[in-house]
Amino acid sequence: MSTHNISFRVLKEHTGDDPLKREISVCASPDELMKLDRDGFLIRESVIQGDWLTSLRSALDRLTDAEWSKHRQTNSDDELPTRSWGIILRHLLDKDSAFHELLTWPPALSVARAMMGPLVRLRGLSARVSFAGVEPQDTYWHQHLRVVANPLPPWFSRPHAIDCLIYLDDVNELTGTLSVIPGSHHWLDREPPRLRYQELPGEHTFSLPAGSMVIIHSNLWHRALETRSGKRRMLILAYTPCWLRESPHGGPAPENGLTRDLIASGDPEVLELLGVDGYT
Ligand SMILES: O=C(O)CCC(=O)C(=O)O
Ligand SMILES: [Fe+2]
Repeated sequence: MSTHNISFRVLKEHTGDDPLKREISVCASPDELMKLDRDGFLIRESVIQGDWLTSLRSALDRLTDAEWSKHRQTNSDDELPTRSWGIILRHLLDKDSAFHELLTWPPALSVARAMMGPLVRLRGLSARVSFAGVEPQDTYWHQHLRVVANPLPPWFSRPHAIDCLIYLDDVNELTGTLSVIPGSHHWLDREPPRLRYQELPGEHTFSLPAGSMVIIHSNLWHRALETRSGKRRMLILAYTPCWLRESPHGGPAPENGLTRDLIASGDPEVLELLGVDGYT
């Protein structure tokens, strides 16, 4: 992976404060960042391997086991879904310290800072696990920042965030490929057709080895195809500029979650990334 440095200065000297300077060592080339801006995605094959991959898988399996019955809670068989996304798990940093290393993992964070400025925060760390042998599990076409107004007002703030889709299993025809429409994150006058699961014009479909990451702009139109065999585990590590909010999905973070320990460490970078500090 090629790297380069970007030197940011945040313009706040007029307040009398020390200038805020940040050197970012970016885990991408300038050309790759240009493509990410243009196409809305950047693929990193096999960036997580070996023991780390094994430990992330085990942590996600533990969490899936712990939350499965609640996720499937029904009063009668009639209520079982006939089609679903699988299980979505939220607030991963609060639930297992095996995920903590991802918070400052340079291949993801440095690209987020290069694209959105040095002051970013975590929007969320969640997971999607889909299985074969139950109801069909796939996703319809969607985008993540559903806040665009039509017509666009003159001072509309175009939403930006980065989602790092991290695949812990092979992604292929059997487990479910990923499809995106390159450039669709730039479209501010339309949204994906409602509950559409079929192909769309301009769609690109990817197979990837386990341990790969696809960095997307959160408003890139995308979908995951059906898991027809085995189990497909993926993490979503999301960052936004620090003045935006955490993801609203999954409700408030669990009380006494493990991010309390991260905050107690007092590390200024961690406080900034968790939205406790860094924005004045
Ligand atoms: O499973 C995937 O490949 C993508 C899942 C997804 O788009 C989501 O959970 O928002
Ligand atoms: Fe998604």
